[in-house]
Amino acid sequence: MIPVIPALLGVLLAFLPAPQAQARDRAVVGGRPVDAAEHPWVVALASRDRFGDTRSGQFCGGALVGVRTVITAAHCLSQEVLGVAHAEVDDLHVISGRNDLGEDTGREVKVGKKWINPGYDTGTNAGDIAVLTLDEAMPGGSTITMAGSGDRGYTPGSAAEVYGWGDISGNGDYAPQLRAAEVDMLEDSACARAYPNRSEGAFDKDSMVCAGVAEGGRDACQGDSGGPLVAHGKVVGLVSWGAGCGEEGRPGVYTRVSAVASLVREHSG
Ligand code: 4AZ
Repeated sequence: MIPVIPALLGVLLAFLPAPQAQARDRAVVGGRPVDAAEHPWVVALASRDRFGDTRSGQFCGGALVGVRTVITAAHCLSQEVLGVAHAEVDDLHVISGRNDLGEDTGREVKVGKKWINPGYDTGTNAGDIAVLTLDEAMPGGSTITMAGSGDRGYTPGSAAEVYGWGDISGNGDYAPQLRAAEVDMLEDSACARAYPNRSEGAFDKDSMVCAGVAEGGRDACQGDSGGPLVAHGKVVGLVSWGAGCGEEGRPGVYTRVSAVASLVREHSG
């Protein structure tokens, strides 16, 4: 047995990465399938060139906030996600109302203009918003309203739903069907406490909103990014970041839609 000075051991342990709990059995972990046709404002971002045909090329989510306007996460259009610069992806599509990504149901429309927030900070993840303008209009009545800063959906304790075709386990099991998980809108302090150091991304209450469940098990996950968090009938957040999926004490962090709504209006159409 090598004698180790306890204080030194403590210092050494502090520099080890925190143990990552494995999320199991939990697009969205801990969710349920929902009818995409009844939620036409939940859209998939897709590129078959980049991601292949099997899941319609889906790689992120988005929200239809105007018949030709989709909001999503800026990081969805990063070179890290796409493998190439977004300008080189010329088959970017938005898909609405497709229940199974293996089918060709619903509406699929090509993206024309892209606006990626130049203020997006890849270090802290602040300002994670992009606006896509579609070549053709989606049907009227298929949009969702962006929440304003005073909306009651932002009240901590409000029930919310997060939607996506992403990972359902945290282990890379991608959902063929649209799913939704019920989460709670949380106090800013819950995310400030969960993510105290900037190595993981820094929680900023002005540009981000925190949602999850205290016991874990219900959350957004990889592939859900850019997709909507909905409370009281309005989109309050977009899936942005978090540590793992559905882990206790590790809530999801979302782009605060009310904080970017005027930027979105400025850059749509
Ligand atoms: C991701 O990798 C990701 N649990 C998105 C959301 C969350 C974690 C990871 C939140 O796109």
